Amino acid sequence: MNRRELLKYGALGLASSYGLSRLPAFAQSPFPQPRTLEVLRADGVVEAQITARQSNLTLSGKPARLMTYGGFPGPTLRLREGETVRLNFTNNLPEATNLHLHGLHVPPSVDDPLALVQPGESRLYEFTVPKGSAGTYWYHPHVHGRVAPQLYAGLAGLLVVEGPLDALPELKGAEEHLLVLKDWLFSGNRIPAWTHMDWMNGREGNLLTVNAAVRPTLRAQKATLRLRLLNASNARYYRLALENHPLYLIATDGGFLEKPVELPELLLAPGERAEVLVRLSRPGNYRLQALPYDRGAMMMHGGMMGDQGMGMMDHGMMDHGSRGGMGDTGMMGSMMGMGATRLETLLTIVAPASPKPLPLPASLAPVERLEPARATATRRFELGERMMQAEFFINGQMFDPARVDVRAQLGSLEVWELVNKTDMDHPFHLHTYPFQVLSRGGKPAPYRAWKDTVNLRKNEVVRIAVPLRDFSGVTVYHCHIVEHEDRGMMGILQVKG
Ligand SMILES: [Cu+2]
Repeated sequence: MNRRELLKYGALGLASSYGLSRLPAFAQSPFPQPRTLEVLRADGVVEAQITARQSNLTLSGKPARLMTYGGFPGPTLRLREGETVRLNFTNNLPEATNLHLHGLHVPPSVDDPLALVQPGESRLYEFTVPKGSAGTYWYHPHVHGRVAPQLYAGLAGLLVVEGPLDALPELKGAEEHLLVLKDWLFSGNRIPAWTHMDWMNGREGNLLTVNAAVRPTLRAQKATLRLRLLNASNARYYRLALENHPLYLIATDGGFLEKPVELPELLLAPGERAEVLVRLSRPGNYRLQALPYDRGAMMMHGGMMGDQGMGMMDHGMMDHGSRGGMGDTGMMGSMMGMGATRLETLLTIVAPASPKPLPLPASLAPVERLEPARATATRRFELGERMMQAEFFINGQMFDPARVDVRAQLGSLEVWELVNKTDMDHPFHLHTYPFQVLSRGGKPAPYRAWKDTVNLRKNEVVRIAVPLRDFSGVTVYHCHIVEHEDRGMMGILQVKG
């Protein structure tokens, strides 16, 4: 949504204020589509410009001082398989940042997680969009120590890769929508400073938005919808379910599955994407909901996003609590507890008058079968924490940009065993090299899929197969609760040819 649209919805009173979340006024807010980035396209070469800047927007009817790529969500970069991209990025923020092309299989020298773009400077990201990569990706900052404040402030946008499979009649005939899921917390028009609790848990917010709109209404023109979903939140998990309808999963982080998978609900951890088909067979209004989910975070009693919780935030009690630290058990004991998020409505879908959904595609794209028996290395990555200090570890160490944690051979297949030794969920994200989940808790994965982010529940063990293909260089893996990434849960992978 651009600034003018935000102002328009705000002026019409269609979006509600976050302090008055029980008012029904925003039920009528129309569903906003993120705008598409204008590009120059000629002879298979795409030129585009993305600029990060401070932005005064209106969010949910209130002024909000954010950092964005020109509105929130940032403009969608739409690319096609095989294209050469010359993406110029300019930093007009007062602090260093950079651009991470989350999920794209491009050289780490281009998508360099350690590069900095200083204020006023630009950097050219030149790469080829891999064949077979059609899917839903995103871009966001990746400056160690500042990812949480920068992402939370609105620096995120979608990157959609189109491919030949999108021409399938069952996909082409569907009505496509992009859904960027993000929560926010404000103090006045500002995003407040991070508390110790925020660094421990990852910050959530009481204001839940889809494309920056609160509980918008999507009036479907067609009976089959293709939803491209992104969890752009720092720490909030979305356990998604649509009333009276299953979701047909057609793509995960790295593109298409072999065939649609029917799901009653879909868990989207921070950083993950999914594409689902929705088949509306009866007229009516159906709510897309985030069901309660307990990720092991410490929450305010009564729910972190409740009005009471917000009141405490406004009056600085959260700050007081954090200054007291966890040693101040009286204060913490009265305010904190473990618990799930509560059920939230994200969006209402209005079905057309006499809907006739398309058949499901019988098959999508072949997903290569990786042979773990051929792996040349098996590695173990143990996620750990010193919770009270808000310090996070992989294999007992906090991130050090000067240390190479894993040295691997270009062209090899590896099996990584991810072990979560903490009491909290952590979404594990690997740059550059898409992987497949082999098993979870000893059980084989229910279907083959390319992923770049996989959630680990507490005490869970997930095995993934990682083909280290095409590009040598230095890249990273980390927790995508970005506070944990900023506070140490990241390591360096060096792949040598
Ligand atoms: Cu984490």
